[in-house]
Amino acid sequence: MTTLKEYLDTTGCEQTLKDLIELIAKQAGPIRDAFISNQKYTDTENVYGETQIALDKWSDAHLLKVLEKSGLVKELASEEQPEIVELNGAKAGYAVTMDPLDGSSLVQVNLAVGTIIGIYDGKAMQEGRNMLAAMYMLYGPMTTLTVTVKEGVHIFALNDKGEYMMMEKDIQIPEGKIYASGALKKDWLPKHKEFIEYLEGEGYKLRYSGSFVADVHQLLKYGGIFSYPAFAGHENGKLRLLFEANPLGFIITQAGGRISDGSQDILTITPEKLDHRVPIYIGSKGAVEKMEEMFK
Ligand code: AHM
Ligand code: MG
Repeated sequence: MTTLKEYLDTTGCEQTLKDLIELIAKQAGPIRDAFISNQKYTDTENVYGETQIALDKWSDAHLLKVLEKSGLVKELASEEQPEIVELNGAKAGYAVTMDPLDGSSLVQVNLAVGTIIGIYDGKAMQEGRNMLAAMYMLYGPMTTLTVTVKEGVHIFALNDKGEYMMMEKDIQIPEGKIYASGALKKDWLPKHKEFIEYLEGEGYKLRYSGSFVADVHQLLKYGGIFSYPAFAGHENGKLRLLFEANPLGFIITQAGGRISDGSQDILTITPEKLDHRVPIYIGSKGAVEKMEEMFK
C-alpha cells in the first residue's frame, strides 16, 4: 500500500508543498486527541455570529501555531479569525485557507466532522481555481485524508502507526442519487424548492448530516448533489467561499464533478472579503448542470 509520502513523491509538486501537505495531514492526530477535553460551547462568537465550541478554538490555535513554526506559510486565513494572519519570516510563500473544524455543531453528538484546507501561492484571497492543492481530514469512524495536487483526487486512511495509507486512487464522482439541502424548508426560494422537488421525483434520497465536509465526502463515492442555497433574507446562503466552498469545490471538480452558485462556477468568483458567503450546489456534474438549466 502506498503511503501519503510515497504518493506525494510521485507528483510534480515542489518539496515545500509536499512538506506542507504532510505537516497539515499529521495534525489530525492532535486534533482528534483534543475532542474529549474540548466539548463545551464557549462564550465567544466567530465573525459569523456563531458560538464557537472549545474545539473550534483549539484546532484554530493549534494549526496556527504549527503553520507559523513551519516557516512554509506567509498568509493564513481562518474561518475562526477576523483578519488574515501574516506569518513573518517564512522561507516558502504559501497562503493557506482553513476551516479548522467544519461541522462543529456535531462534535457533542459524535458525528463526523473535518478540517478543510486550501493552499495557494502568495495570497489567500484569490479565485478558487488558482489553488495549488486542496485537502480535508475527516474525523469519522476512521480518520481519512482526501487530497488533490491537481493530479487526481486520492483518499488515504490514518493507521494506528500514524501513517496515511492510500485507500482510493484517482476517485471520480459518479452520477448517483443522494441529495442534501441546508436552510429551513419554509425559507427556500421558489427555484430551489422546484429543483429539490425535481430530485425527489427522480428518486434521489435525502442524506444531510449538518457537516458540509462529511455530506460532500459521501458524494465522491455515491454521487448526487449537496446544496446550501440562498434562502429568505440570506441571498448569499450560509457557507463561506474561501474556507468551505472553494477547497471542496476544487476537490470535487478535480474528481470530475462541479460546484456552482446557481449560475456560475464558484471557482471563478473573485473573493470580495474574507467572510464572503456563497450559495452552494456541489456534486455530480449532471446534477449541478441540471440545476443550472432549471435556474436559468
Ligand atoms: P461550521 O464550520 O461552524 O461547522 O459551520 C458550517 C456548517 C457546515 O458544515 C454545514 O453544512 C452547515 O454549517 C450546517 O448548517 P445548519 O445547521 O444550518 O444545517
Ligand atoms: Mg465550516
